[in-house]
Order: sequence, then structure tokens, then C-alpha cells
Amino acid sequence: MNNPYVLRVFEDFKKINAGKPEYIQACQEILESLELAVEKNPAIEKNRLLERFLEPERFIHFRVAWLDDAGNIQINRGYRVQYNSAIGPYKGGIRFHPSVNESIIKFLGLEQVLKNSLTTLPMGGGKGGSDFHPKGKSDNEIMKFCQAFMTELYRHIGPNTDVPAGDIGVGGREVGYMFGQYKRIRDSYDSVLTGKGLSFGGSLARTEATGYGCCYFANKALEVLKNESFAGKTVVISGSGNVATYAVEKTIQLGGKPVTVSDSNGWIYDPNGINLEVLKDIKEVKRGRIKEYAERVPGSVYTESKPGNPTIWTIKCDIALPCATQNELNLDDAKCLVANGVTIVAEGANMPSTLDAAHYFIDNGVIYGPGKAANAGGVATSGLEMSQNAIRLSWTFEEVDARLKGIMESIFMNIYNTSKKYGIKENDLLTGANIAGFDKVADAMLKQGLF
Ligand code: NDP
Ligand code: 2IT
Repeated sequence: MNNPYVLRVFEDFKKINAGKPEYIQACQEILESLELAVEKNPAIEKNRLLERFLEPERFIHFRVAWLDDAGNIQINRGYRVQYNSAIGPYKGGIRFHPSVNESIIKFLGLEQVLKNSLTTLPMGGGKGGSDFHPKGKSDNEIMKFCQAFMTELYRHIGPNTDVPAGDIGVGGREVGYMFGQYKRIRDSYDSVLTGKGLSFGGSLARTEATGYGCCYFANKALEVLKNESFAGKTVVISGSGNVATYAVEKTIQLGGKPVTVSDSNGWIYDPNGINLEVLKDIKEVKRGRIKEYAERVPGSVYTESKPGNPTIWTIKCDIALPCATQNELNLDDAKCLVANGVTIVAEGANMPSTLDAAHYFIDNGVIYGPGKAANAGGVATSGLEMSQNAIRLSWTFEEVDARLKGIMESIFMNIYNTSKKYGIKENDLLTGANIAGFDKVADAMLKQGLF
């Protein structure tokens, strides 16, 4: 960063947000890109658009008290950041994970504003969650927690105000419990959550959307920049949740070979290609651990994640799709991937690469697709769910999937064209994503008067 205005904004941001490392990391990555836009467009500095853009419109912090199966009172912290509503109602997922805190929620909210802008759909950005740990909880406890969480959240959301969805630890089951509680309290069948069950307003292909979308995005980038595709390529995928599972599925459909999956305890290498049926049985049916895969599939190997052990990123591949969590891929991992000849990294997760890892990819000619672009298919399909709810119709799987593919390809083309306009390197999809996402939000903010 060299521009004095951008530097000043970043220094102030760090002061105000001391002790929030993920949030500062996300801000730095965005400001590094926006320097180009600031230099081209003096209206940004004149109207203090960077400062206004970085400051969330609202941050809500609340108590969630609930009764566990043993009759004990449990207390967790709940959060919602309503980050920016310039281009539509706040929209973004809810995460249940013990690591959730203000830094995590605000970094995710900030990323969401740019991501939602890139989708081309009218959605502002928000994010929420709790430090509730779903692992090992009974179905009844999950329901109790979701109901308690919504008993506070309901007053802050609405179909034209703020529309949450799932994220880590929140899938169809949790969205269903939260939707039921909202409806009971408000007595109104609102399209107030997305990722709902198919029997009560959910959209076909929403479950698949983030993983599928990530592959559509990467496939388009490969086609335009390298005249290549997934066909015949070896693909390393991390995570084994919603995003990872459907990235595995789409990779196979596109003719690629996914050879890894992981969870927070360890990772699987299956040189024969991940067996999707076994993966879904372990994760979706039994809600088990990924270690079981190696017990069931001959020829596959499980490596525990612990200091000294090799990481998943040591596996040689053409395509890497990090689909687990933030900062799961560091500079050493990036060096391994580059040394092994990776062509493209497309992020299914939010901010999975550390900033130095992202720089390393870009500096070494790897096509780098940041999460805010590559994983936008989930929220885009949430937007399609809202459209279907609004017209009280349901589209077929094929129709939603075709729209998703079209949106992911146009996100790539928008970044590509922005990159050309600003003279950005073709493999750097980060700078263009930040500029293109910001441009639309900034324009809407300017035209709506000071807020
Ligand atoms: P899930 O809860 O379905 O799966 C999360 C996966 O990531 C699990 O395999 C989990 O392992 C692993 N994981 C979570 N935390 C950690 C950690 N601290 N260290 C190592 N592994 C971890 O979540 P999703 O698949 O929905 O989300 C994955 C990523 O994709 C997140 O970054 C999310 O923000 C992002 N995303 C999700 C979208 C969606 O529509 N669901 C849309 C766009 C982005 P374990 O079971 O051991 O915790
Ligand atoms: O990070 C994300 O984009 C999501 N978790 C999905 C948000 C949504 O509203 O579908």
C-alpha cells in the first residue's frame, strides 16, 4: 500500500479494531486492491467512501440461553452484523462454531458485501453466528439452541431487511428449526431464511450450489485463461462439509479426479479418486468423522492433522479447492502447491488462504480465485430462492443450476474485464474481484445520499 489516503484508512481501521486479526486481514486484502480504484476515481476519497464502506451499518450482540438434555442451563453468545444495505437487504449466512467471535463475524460480513455485489443480484451483506459448538449435541439440543437463537434474532431480520442462511455448522436442519421459530413468533410465512427444506420454500440446487459454483467458476477461468478444463485434472479439495462434498461431486461430473477431503482432525488421500457415495454416507447420513473413510475404502490413507505431519497441500495436483475454513492454507502450503505445479486455486471457503499465500500464488503465475468470487454460488442461489419465494413458484433443478452456472461465469467475466481495464495480471482474480464488487456498492452509496 502506498496511497496516503488508503494508508491512513488502514491505520485508523487497525486502531479501532485492535485484537481482531481476521477482520484486519480481510480489510488489508481489500484495501491493497482498492488502491488502484482510489487513484482512478477521486470521488472515493472526496466522499470518504472507504471509511463508510468499512464501517458496518449495525452490529448486534446478544445472549442465547438454552436448556441442554440434562436440564442444565447453557449460555452462548449470538451475533449479527448488518454490514451494508446499499444494493439490497442484508444477506449472509449464520455460523455455529466455538471459534466464532466479533472478528470472525465482521470479516465474514465484510467479505459478504463484496461477494453479494459480484453475484449481480440485489443483495446487501451481513453475517451472523454463535460460539455454540454443535458437535456431539443431540438433535433435541440443536433444536433448542436454534429456537433460543431465533427468539432474539427475529426482531432484527425480515424478508426485506435481512435474510440469513447457513454456513459452518448450520445446514438444512438448523435453518428449518430457525425458520419454524421465526414463523411462530411473527405469525408470518416470510422468506426470511434461505437454504430451507424443499417442502417449505427451499430451492432445488441450493445444497449443491456453493461447491458446484466453485467448480463452474474455476472451469471458466481455466477455459478463458488457459484453454483447459477440469477434464483429466487431479484436484485437491479440503473440508468434508457442504461445500467440499459438492465440489467433489461437480469435479467428478466435469471429468476431474478429486483425491482428498478433510476435517479438523485429519485428511484423506485416495489416489483412485474420492468415492462420493462413501463420503456422503459418512458425512450426510451418519454425521461422522472423515477418518472412517480410510477404514471403508481400500487404498486410501488417513493422515492426522498435527505438527510435524504433512498437510493436505503437499499432495500434487493441478487444481486446489480449499473448502473448509479461514487461514487453512499458509505460505508453506502455497510453496508446496506451486512447487508441485498447481495451475489454479479457487476458494470454496471464505478467506482460506493467508494473505502471504495469496500473494505467493499471484506472484508465481497461479490463477487465484478468491472466496468472494469463487464461492458466491451459494449466496447467488439463495438469491434465486428469494426470487422463487417472491413469485410463489419453484423452478426445476436444471433451471436453477443453469442460472447458477451463468452467474458464476459472468462473475469470472466481470473480474476478467475489470482486470483488463485496470491493467491487472490475468491470473490475479483478487484485485479485479475487490474493485468490481466495491464499484457497484460505492455507486449505490453515493446515489442514496449520505449514510
Ligand atoms: P460445514 O459445516 O458443512 O463444513 C465445514 C468443514 O470445514 C468441515 O469439514 C469441518 O471439519 C471443516 N472445518 C471447520 N472449521 C475448521 C477448522 N477450524 N479447522 C479445520 N477444518 C475445519 O460448512 P460449509 O461446508 O458450509 O462451509 C465451509 C466453508 O465454506 C466456510 O468457510 C464457509 O464460510 C464457506 N462457505 C459456505 C457456503 C455455504 O453455502 N454453505 C457459501 C460460501 C462459503 P469439522 O467437522 O472437523 O469441524
Ligand atoms: O459465505 C456465504 O456466502 C454463505 N455462507 C452463504 C450465504 C447465503 O446467504 O446463502
